[in-house]
Amino acid sequence: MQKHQMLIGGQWRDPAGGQWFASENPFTGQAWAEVPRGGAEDVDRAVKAAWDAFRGPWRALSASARGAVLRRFGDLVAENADRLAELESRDNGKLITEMRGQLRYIPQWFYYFGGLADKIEGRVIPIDKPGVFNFTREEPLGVVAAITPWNSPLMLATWKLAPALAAGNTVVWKPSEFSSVSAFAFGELFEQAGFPPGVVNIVTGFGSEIGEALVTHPKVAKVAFTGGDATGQHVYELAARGIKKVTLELGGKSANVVFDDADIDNAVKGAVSGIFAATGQTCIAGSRLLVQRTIHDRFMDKLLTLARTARMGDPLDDATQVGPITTRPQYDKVLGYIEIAKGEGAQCVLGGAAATRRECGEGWFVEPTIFTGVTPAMRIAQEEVFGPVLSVIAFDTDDEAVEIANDTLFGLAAGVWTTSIKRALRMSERLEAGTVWINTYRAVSYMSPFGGYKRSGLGRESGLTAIRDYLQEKSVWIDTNDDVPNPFVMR
Ligand code: TXE
Repeated sequence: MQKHQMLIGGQWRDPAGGQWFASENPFTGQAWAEVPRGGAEDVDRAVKAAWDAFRGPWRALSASARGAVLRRFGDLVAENADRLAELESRDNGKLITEMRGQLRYIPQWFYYFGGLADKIEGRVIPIDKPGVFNFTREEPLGVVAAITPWNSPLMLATWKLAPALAAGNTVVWKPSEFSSVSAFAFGELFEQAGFPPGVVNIVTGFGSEIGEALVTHPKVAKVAFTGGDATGQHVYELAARGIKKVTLELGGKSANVVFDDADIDNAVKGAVSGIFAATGQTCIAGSRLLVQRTIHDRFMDKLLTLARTARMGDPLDDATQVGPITTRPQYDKVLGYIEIAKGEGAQCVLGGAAATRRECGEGWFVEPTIFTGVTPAMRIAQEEVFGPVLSVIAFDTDDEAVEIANDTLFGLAAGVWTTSIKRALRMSERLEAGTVWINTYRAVSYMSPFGGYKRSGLGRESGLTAIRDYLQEKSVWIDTNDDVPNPFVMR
């Protein structure tokens, strides 16, 4: 068992309360690491360290030098990609093949935002008052709390850390209690990259304990959160008390819409990747598959044929395609939703139970599951399952597809499969989602804004827009007139 410490002010420290908890490997179900159970005292130390670093060494660096540190960190992640991928795979059960891909891509966020650090410019306003010069400064917010989930721990932390640091903020990062181990490895690289002590701090523990202490700490200026929508709402309410800035990424119930003019074989692959990749544990999962009735049965035959070939097993095995569910509570939740769907009258045409295949060992596996005959009002069509469970809904017309697709509280992503450019463009406009993929699914980039419509969240991550969420604009006025005007009249 590895025993870890928290990174506070550039030092690895035991939790003030002297307690640790176990992190379990979802493939074996066994505890494999001890994670510090931090609390309010640890948060206070970490935020103070971040505040000191914000006012001191981080601010003293030029924007170009700050960017260089971020890019150096990107290089270190690239050099350590395989090791980090394996750690993450062991701790949260994600496929090693996917993790290697993620870890090779993560450096791009640090290169992109590192490059952006010295391109943050203010404006000169052609102000309407004679002899007065008005310009703006783009300034960092201060200490940012980054609260991240377990499904793609390093990737989702990167989406917050890279823009926050490039903008000149300092960070206290709290990874999920279910997947903290890779954060410690990232922490070592932060030190090696040359971030001054306190610029990035890592605290660990349970959401209701250390997470709340972080969100409510008076010196935290902004909370950047990814997680479930109920927790997100709670965090938003807590942050509101302190008038803190917030970005939220809260998952979804994304529609993947297949029209009868689609390239069916590609659409089938898109449907499988939308729900079974990452075992369905992605915020962008295409968990509602809308299929035009004219091709429904033909499409389902092909979909079932491909889905049946999914190889389950050890996430560290390159041949595995569907890994375990990351946490035991999530495993119970997914199985619970399968029963709800059955109870609602949806037809289970694939899976529908815990996986007992020999290659799944003692892990928390759920069979890839498909329900047909789902109607939009069913809970299985409305609520985020966050597992390998697909709800198939038939539709007749474009209008009906739009109505069903938009009939959800969420709005993170949507997919459209069609060979008609007119239909594709019309759908891209009518779908209420922060991302719309046409003839593809599950594509993200450091260059493209990512975020939710409706209950799926606030703000954007990645792309040029993201850095704005970590800056505030100051307006500076300089009067160049020699005479002070009448003080009783507003200028
Ligand atoms: O997430 P939580 P959980 C969905 C998915 C899943 C559900 C719950 O449907 O079943 O959320 O998952 C921290 N104050 N998604 O319980 O609770 C927590 O420690 C401050 C969607 O794992 O949202 C962790 O670091 N922080 C999602 C982070 O919040 C608190 C990804 C997320 O945990 C807190 C994961 C509190 N009171 C799950 N309570 C997506 N959008 O991709 C918890 N936390």
